[in-house]
Order: sequence, then structure tokens, then C-alpha cells
Amino acid sequence: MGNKQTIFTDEQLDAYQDCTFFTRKEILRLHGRYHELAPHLVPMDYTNEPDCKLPLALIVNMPELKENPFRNRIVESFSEDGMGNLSFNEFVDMFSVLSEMAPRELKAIYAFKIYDFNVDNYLCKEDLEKTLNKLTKEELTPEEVELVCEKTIEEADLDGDHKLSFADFENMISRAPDFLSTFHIRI
Ligand SMILES: [Ca+2]
Ligand SMILES: [Ca+2]
Repeated sequence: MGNKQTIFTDEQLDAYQDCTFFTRKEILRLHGRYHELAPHLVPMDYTNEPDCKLPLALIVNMPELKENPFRNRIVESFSEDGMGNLSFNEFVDMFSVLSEMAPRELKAIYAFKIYDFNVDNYLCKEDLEKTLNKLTKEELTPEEVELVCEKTIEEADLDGDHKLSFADFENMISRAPDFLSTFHIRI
């Protein structure tokens, strides 16, 4: 192993270690995973911080995300361009938040964002219905979904405006932790 190629500088690896829940070794492994998604696009040498992004379609096909009903929304919410293209840094951030090491509060922030389909910073009944349909793989009847969502809002809505703010949402997931279960992904 004499001629080991430099992928990151020590400073870069230190920075990743400080800003994520990953070790240096895991960062290198993540780079390998990112690289193998598009070997012709992703350089091995990242010491010059190449301007490289991979499209959503490649990322959501990774085995870790493929079965996740929220895969597109997860990738989109970590994509700065909003189109779902991810740079390596965004790719690392995403798996860091999804990792088992990430605190519940951090996952909750992203879960709220992902469940807020119409992006108005509240979860209304329609947002929750879409969420529940995805979580239950459409196994409930529309009437059942409506009932569960109404009840969920009724129980979690602390200020009585019939929609869930982030504070209400935190209240909700303390009662229904299943709403965070799709946000634990080991890579
Ligand atoms: Ca909303
Ligand atoms: Ca409310």
C-alpha cells in the first residue's frame, strides 16, 4: 500500500469530522460510494474541491435509499439547487443527518421539512395525509387516513390553529416516534 492516492487533505478530513457524525475512515468510504455512482464524473482527487454534482436519479437508486418512500424528498431537501443534484458535501450532510449518531432533534428538523409537501412551514392535514400514505404504503383506506390525520393534529396541535408548527410536530413525534423511523439509514 505504498502509493496510496491522496483523496482529501488532512485539513479537509478534520473539517468533515468536525461537521458530521462520521470518522475519517467513514468519509473516505463515503467518497468511494459517491465515486462509484458515476466514476466518469467524480474525481478521486478531492483536494482541490472539484465542482461536481450528481443527479437525484443516481442517488435515489442507492440500496440505502431505494426502498425509502421519502427518497426523492430527502435528497431534494439536502440539495442546495433544489433540483436534487448533490455535491459530495451535500451527500455527506445527508447521510450524516440520517445516521444513527445524529440526535433526534436534528432528524426532526429535516423530517418536518420533508413532510411539509407544500413548503409553507406548517404540516396541514393534506401534508399529513401524503406522509401517512407513504409511511403505510397506501395500505389504509382514504377514510382511515383522514381519521388518523385529524386525530394526530387534534392531539399535537398545541395552539389550536388546526395545523402543526414545528413545536407542535415535536409534540407529535414524542407520542408517535414512527414518524422518524424512515430517517435512520446506515451507510
Ligand atoms: Ca405545509
Ligand atoms: Ca398548531
